[in-house]
Order: sequence, then C-alpha cells, then structure tokens
Amino acid sequence: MSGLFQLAPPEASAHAAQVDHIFLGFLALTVLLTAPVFVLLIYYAAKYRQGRPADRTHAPSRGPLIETSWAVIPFLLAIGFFVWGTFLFFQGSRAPLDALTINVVGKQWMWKFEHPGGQREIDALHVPTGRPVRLVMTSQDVIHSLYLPALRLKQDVLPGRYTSLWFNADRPGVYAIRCAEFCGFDHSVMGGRFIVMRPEAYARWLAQAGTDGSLADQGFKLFRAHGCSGCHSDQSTRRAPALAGLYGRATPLEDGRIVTADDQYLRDSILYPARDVAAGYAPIMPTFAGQLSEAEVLRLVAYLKSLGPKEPAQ
Ligand code: HEC
Ligand SMILES: [Cu+2]
Repeated sequence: MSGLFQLAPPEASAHAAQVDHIFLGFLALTVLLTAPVFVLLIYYAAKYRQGRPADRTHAPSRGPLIETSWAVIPFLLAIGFFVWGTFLFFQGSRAPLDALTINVVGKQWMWKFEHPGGQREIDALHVPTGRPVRLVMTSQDVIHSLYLPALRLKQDVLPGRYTSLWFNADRPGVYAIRCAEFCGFDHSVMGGRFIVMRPEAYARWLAQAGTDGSLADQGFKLFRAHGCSGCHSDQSTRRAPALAGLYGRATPLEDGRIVTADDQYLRDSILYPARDVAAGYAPIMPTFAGQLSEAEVLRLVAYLKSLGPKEPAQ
C-alpha cells in the first residue's frame, strides 16, 4: 500500500505483511458476515412497511441445514483467524537464539539504544536487514511503549522489568519510532527514526559510530569500579558465588526455589540482592539500587552473559 491515500504505514518486514493480511482478512470476513444482515434488514423493513399490501401470514418453516450452517460456517471461519493469529503471536514472542541483541532504555522523553559493540544512539535505531534483532527493553522512569509502526510491533517498556521484542526487517528504509504510552509532558514528541540498512551499510555505520568498547567490556569496567570483583573473584576472601557460566543456568535459591538465571534475574540480583539469595550463601551483597543507571545494569548484565555459554529458554 502506498501513494497519496496510504492507509497503513509501510511494511518493513514479512511479519508486518502478515499482520496486515490478517487485519484485512478479518475485516473482509466481518463485512461478509454483517453486510447481509443489514441488507436484509433494510429490504424487509421496506417490504413490510406499514400500509404495504404484503403477505403477513408467516407460515412456519424449518430448515435445520440452514439454521446450523449459518452458525457453524462463520464459527469455523473465525476459528481459522484465531489459529492464524495465535501462530503469528507465538512466532513473535520467541526470538531465535542467534538474534542480535540491542538494549533499549526509555526515559522521559527519549529512547536510548546500545548495540552489542557498545555503539550508542538516542532517538535513532540502526539495524541490518535479513537478521533477527532482539530488543531488551526497560525504563528509567515511568511506563513507556516502544512502537515501530513499520514492523507492526509495540511493546510496553516498564521500570524495573525487562521486556523484549524481536523482528527481522527486510526492507531498507527510514521509518518511525514512537512512544505509544502516555508518559508525561513531552510524550507526543517522544520518538525517533528507525533505520533499516543492508548488512554492509550497517557494518560501516557501526565502524564509524565509535564506542568505548563492547558492552561486555564496559560491563567489566563497571564490575571492577563498583567492587563486584572484590567479592566475586577466585582471589576473594569473602564467600560469593562464581558468576562464570551462571547465565541461562537453573539456579537454586536459599528459600528452596529454583530459578533460571535470565537477564531479569541478573538485574534483580544486582539491584535487590536480598530478594533472591543464592543457595548456600549469606545475604551479604550490598544493593546497587540508586547507584547504577538502567543502562549501566544492562552493561553489567552483558558482561555476565559474556561469561556464560548459554542463552536461556524464554
Ligand atoms: C560484599 C560482597 C559482594 C559484592 C561487593 C557484590 N556481590 Fe554479588 N553476591 C555476593 C554474595 C554473597 C552473593 C550470594 C548471595 C545472594 O544471592 O545475595 C551474591 C550474588 C550475586 C549474584 C547472583 C549469583 C547467583 O548465583 O545467583 C549476582 C549476579 C551478583 N552477585 C552480581 C554482582 C555484581 C554485578 C556486583 C557489583 C555491582 C556484585 N555482585 C557485588 C557478594 C557480593
Ligand atoms: Cu514515553
């Protein structure tokens, strides 16, 4: 769809095209099912209007076939869309393991993005075509919602939690980024540019964007600067769990629960260590809430992930 009377934003991925198909298909089905009702309503209203010499005897007539089919056929058609929609939803909720992970922090009133190599950008997101990209998102203040109309994707971005989105954009171009959750005074201008580039162009962009080292390297610097290494290292005299290989592992906790050490678990272990104490350890780790920004925590998480071999199941 394009041109002057463009009804929907451009489509930048196969998923977006699918969403449009399901939308238009369901719209067509709805029209197909409701239009006859209205047409007949008007027709009979005219036919049997007051004063019209029409046959009003109303002889009883029964047609079991027609009475069941008008219920069963629309039901099956609607179920068909339900199955299609469920399939799309599942596809959209599980990122492939080899996805390129980009961190997103929303704050009043801007979007911050960090690429794995450490390249940062504000209110602009560059991604390569033909490669799954996973966004791991959180908010520094209130609830925002990252909306990428060209991908037909929207996900709430919450303080204190990681949410994620994934996509595989296949059409190079410059598209819109918006915030879709009212988040304060400048909500209406919170947004930016979503730039889909061919892989070579993306590689060139990464090279010129400049960085202070990969996210994991920056995380390692924070790990030293904030004294984590003082406890979490082989040389430490204090008893703290080794963090290598932690990511993705089933981790027993002091209270008997077993949790998967995913991104959210790592974050919460840093900011609220007393909440999920690792089994066999004393709760001596200090909280880092208020000392680290969400972007810094994401870098620490990237560092801890770089020590662990495995992506957790989502
Ligand atoms: C005073 C020593 C100390 C410092 C400093 C410290 N930790 Fe810990 N940390 C611990 C102890 C003890 C545990 C196990 C008890 C718990 O889970 O709270 C732990 C648990 C963790 C866990 C969960 C491990 C698991 O196996 O479940 C992570 C992740 C972690 N720390 C990361 C960090 C990071 C990142 C920093 C620096 C920002 C840091 N720690 C600073 C002592 C420390
Ligand atoms: Cu917002």
